[in-house]
Amino acid sequence: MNISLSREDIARLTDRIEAAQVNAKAIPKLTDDFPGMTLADGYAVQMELRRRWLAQGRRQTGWKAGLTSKAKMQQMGVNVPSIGFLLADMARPENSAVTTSDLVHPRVECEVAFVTKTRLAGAKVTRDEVLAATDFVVPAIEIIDSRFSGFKFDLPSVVADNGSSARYVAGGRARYADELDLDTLGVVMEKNGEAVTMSASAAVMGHPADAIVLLVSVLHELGEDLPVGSFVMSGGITEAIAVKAGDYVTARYQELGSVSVRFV
Ligand code: OOG
Ligand code: MG
Repeated sequence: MNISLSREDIARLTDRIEAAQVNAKAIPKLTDDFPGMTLADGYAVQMELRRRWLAQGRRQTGWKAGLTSKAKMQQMGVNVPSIGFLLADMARPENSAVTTSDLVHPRVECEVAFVTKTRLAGAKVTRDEVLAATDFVVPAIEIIDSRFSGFKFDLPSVVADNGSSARYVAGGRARYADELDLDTLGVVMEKNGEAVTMSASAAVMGHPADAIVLLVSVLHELGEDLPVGSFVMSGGITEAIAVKAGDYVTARYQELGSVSVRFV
C-alpha cells in the first residue's frame, strides 16, 4: 500500500477525525481537501488514531470488517471491503440504552461476530484456519456513525474514520462455529417491533468467515496480526438502518438467538 500524504498531513487529518468523533460533529469527507488521498493514506490516519487512543489508556477488544455485503456496498456506493478497530469503551450491554446525543447520525447493522482462541496472521489464511481459530460466534448489532456530512464518503475517507465505528452490542446465544452452517443463518432486523430488513449470512462474502480472512490479510499489510481473544465483527448482512432517540431494535438470528438495544 502506498502512502502519498506527508506525516504532517496524516497528523492533521487525524486531528480532524479525532475532533469529529469526540464532539460528534459532522465534517466534510477528507478527500474534498485531499483528492489524491489513497486507501493507504486512509489506513495511515486510522492507525494514527488508534495509536493516540491506546496511548490515552483506551483498550482494544478487536477489529471489524465492513462493506462486506452487496447490500452495504450498494447503500454506501463503495465496493471495497475495509477494516476498523474496536475499543472496550465502544461496547454496550445487550438491552441497554445507547445515548444518541454523543453520535452524529447513528445506524444499526446486524452482524455475526467471531471470538478467537488462537492468533491469526498472514496474507493468506484460509476459511478453515479462521474456523479452527474461532472459539465461538455470537450475534451482534453494530451501531455505526459516519463522521462525514450526510453519511456520504469514499473509501479513503471512511477508512480514516475507522470504518464509521461507534458502538457495538454482542448478545444472543454464543455457539461453536462447527455446530452451525455459518453461511445459511437467516436474520431479521426489527425496529420498533416491525421487521425492516432481512437477509442471510451468506450475503457476507458468501460466508462470514471469509470476511475474517480478508480482515487478517489487511492486518498483514498493515504489519499487524489478529491476537488470541479478539472480538471480530464480519460486517453488516443487510443494509444499515437509521435510528434515533426513542427507537428500539432487535436483530433475530436463526440458531444464534436475538440481540436488542434501545436508543435514548
Ligand atoms: C462503513 C462501515 C461499514 C459494515 O458492517 O458494513 C460496516 C459505513 O457504512 O459507514 O460497518
Ligand atoms: Mg459493521
